[in-house]
Amino acid sequence: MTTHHFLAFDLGASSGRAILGTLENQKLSLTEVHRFTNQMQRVHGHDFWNIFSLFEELKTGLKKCISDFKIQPESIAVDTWGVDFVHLDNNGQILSLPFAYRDSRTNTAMEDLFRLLPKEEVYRQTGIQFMQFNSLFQLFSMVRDKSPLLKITDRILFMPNALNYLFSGEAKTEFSIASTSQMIVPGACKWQTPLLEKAGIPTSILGDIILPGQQIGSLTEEVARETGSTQIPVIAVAGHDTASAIASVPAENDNFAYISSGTWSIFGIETPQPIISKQTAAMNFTNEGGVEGTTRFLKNIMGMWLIQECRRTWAKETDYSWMEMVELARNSEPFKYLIDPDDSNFLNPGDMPAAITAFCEETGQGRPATHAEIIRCIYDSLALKYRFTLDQIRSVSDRPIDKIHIIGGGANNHFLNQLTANVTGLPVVAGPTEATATGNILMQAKALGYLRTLADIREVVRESFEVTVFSPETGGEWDKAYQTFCNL
Ligand code: LRH
Repeated sequence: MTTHHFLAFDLGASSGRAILGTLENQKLSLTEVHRFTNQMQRVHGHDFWNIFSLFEELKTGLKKCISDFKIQPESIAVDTWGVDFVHLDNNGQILSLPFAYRDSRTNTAMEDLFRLLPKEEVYRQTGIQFMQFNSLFQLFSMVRDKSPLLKITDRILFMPNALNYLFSGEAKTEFSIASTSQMIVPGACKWQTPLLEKAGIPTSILGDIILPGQQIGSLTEEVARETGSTQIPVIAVAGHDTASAIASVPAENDNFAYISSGTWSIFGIETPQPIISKQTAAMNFTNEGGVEGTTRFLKNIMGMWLIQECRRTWAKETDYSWMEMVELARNSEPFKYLIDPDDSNFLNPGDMPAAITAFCEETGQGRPATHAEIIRCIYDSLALKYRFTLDQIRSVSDRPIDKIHIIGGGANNHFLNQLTANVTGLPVVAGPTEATATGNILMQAKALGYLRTLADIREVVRESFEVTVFSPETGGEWDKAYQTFCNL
């Protein structure tokens, strides 16, 4: 019997984990060895990530794996959220903490760029949905503001690539994370150079792009000594968390849509090529890069952020658990208040319940009176937005979609899973919840030669994790609510 151990570092906007994956006879088991909180740091009105303290936490994860769990992994790999990046000077030194994507510096960056470059042209050349925080707009805001930091930047590295660099000393840019930037040629390991030049972004700071599934180096002697590890390989997996998650959808064929459910609800399908047309532009769909040459045709929906932010705001008076919030919603009247979860007022409002209440009042629905009504409004609106997004996908793709796979932490939310099945009329298959770490670990296994294809990866996922199926129920007012939602 052969046993292989890998350590995945999975960093999200609100927490990070080190997860040990053990592959034994084509079955994977996971052990969480370290968990820590992550949050944006506000300094003089701007939001940053503290990359050095994140790196410390990752090293603690590796140290614990070796000293507490007595396992020397064969390799490590990092995945994180998309779009954010660090700046290196020409000595390879990290300059400043990276800006966090919800920072306000990009508030008008899209309109500012569209004065130089038509929006349609940017979409045609990148195939990426417009979100003000895409790296393209972050960098453009620096060009616009004549940032001294940009002037002394020799190279940028996206978050997972920067952490790999701290571990290994190798500065490499990986395809899936680069694709979130809105700066590459759709589906290719190639920067969209003419577009970037027109935006005034220096293309010399970008570096070559490599595909996921390659070894990019080994732990530096310094990190190995500090963590008690040997100098194991550092692997470039799909560095974008969503790409790693989608690699581990336990699907048997292509006829599925997925929701990677966490801070964001990422709703989409996997396609062999990007889908770019006037219609996908009008719907603002994205074509991000996946593993094994796949494209992730998808849309970001605001997701659990809405719930997380309500909980944070209410924490001063009531410290709800996630389960308590679900129960409040379950016992509240359905479809009484609806929002568009993706309204830009919900991106970083500070007081989320107030922003939701304002939306309901401005759209003539009155004022939700209780926490329960606000939470119910969020879940109802998310499920309806999922149906809306499914209809949009069906309008541009012939792919039959006969089920929805929900993966990630949000797959634990049985109430929302059932609501999603009811509203969309499709069975929902929930799990695995640790999809991102699973995709990260199995791509490490592939890079080291223990698995061959994406189909092999998915087979291991099916063999290793239980899923729960939610069948659509009949008799609810789903269609009526959907009409109201579409007319919001
Ligand atoms: C989810 C995610 C998403 C990006 C956003 C910035 O964690 O990676 O796919 O769009 O963060």
